[in-house]
Amino acid sequence: MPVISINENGFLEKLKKTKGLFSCVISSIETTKYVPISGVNKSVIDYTPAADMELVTLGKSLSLNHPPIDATGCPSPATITRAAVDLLDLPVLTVDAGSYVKPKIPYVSIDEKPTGDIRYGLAMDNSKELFRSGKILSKNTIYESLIVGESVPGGTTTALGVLLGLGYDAKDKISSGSVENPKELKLSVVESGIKNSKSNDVFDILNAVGDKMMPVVAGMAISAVLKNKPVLLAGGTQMASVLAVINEINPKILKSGLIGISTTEFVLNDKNADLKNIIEQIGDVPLFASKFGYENSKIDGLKAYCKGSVKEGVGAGGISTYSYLNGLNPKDIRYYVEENYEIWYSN
Ligand code: AAM
Repeated sequence: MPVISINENGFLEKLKKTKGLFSCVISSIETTKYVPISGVNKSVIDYTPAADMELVTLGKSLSLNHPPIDATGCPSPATITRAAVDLLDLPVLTVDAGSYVKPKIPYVSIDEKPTGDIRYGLAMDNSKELFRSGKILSKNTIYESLIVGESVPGGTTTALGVLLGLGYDAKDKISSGSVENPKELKLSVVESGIKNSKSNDVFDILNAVGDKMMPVVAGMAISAVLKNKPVLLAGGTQMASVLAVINEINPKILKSGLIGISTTEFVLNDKNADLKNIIEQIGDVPLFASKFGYENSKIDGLKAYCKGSVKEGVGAGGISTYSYLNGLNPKDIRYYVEENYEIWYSN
């Protein structure tokens, strides 16, 4: 299997041969308008969550002329996710938790308003409600397994904020969508926001420096486990922060054997981050990382993933783990992305 497994406890066997639902929760963060914390290209950042999910669902971005790109012009990780869901014909459920631009595809609306300015501890005032909505949505959705990702530009900064706010040693350990992870800047943003948190309670921390994707995904994952269905948090350090949120709300979920986290090899090997250590601090949960063979790609934008561009997002790592378990291999995904690259990015 082209998947690195850490602390595997039989989870993959449970995920195998299930009819998976891929869901992706999207949000924008107001802070990205004022502070360059995100690795997503500034020219497309407000459109990125919508355009990512249009690509995953339809095979083309409608809200932009081409799928999103990062600051160095490399393709969105939604290209990987599109390959996996199309090749396996998986159902996709888009959940809006406050994207600036709304996707031009059917989606579930949980919150229209974007995440606020985390510099002032004003991310949201409704994290508890968002958590409940995520729980209700997942309880009432049919699937044999749930693979849940995110598209939240600036989301590695909110991940840092929430993990620090909950007391984790995360300072130098959070990844980024950019080659140059602006660590000092991200830290100063969240440190000023945390000061305005009402307390150390998980919902107060989320309200101050989280993003709206986090309580929604936490609720969705908890409902999945309560329904006895395996759930894969599809992401890197952003999903680690969701795992920490789940652990605060219901620590038994982590011990259920029904929850895992899966990212890409690019995040796991990121020298500017330490996902493995963060997961170890949170609990006894299996961590996976999908391989892609992108070092062999003929396309520079894909090769650049190996040098720190993009790395992860839109559930790319997790949906690939699921797809490798269910018949695909890295070449299937790479060839699909390479074949479509010209069409997607010709504009
Ligand atoms: C999602 N779409 C993307 C992308 N992501 N398109 C281009 N580049 C990305 N990196 P940061 O905190 O640096 O903004 O990184 C998190 C974002 O990068 C998220 O939106 C994630 O899904 C990914």
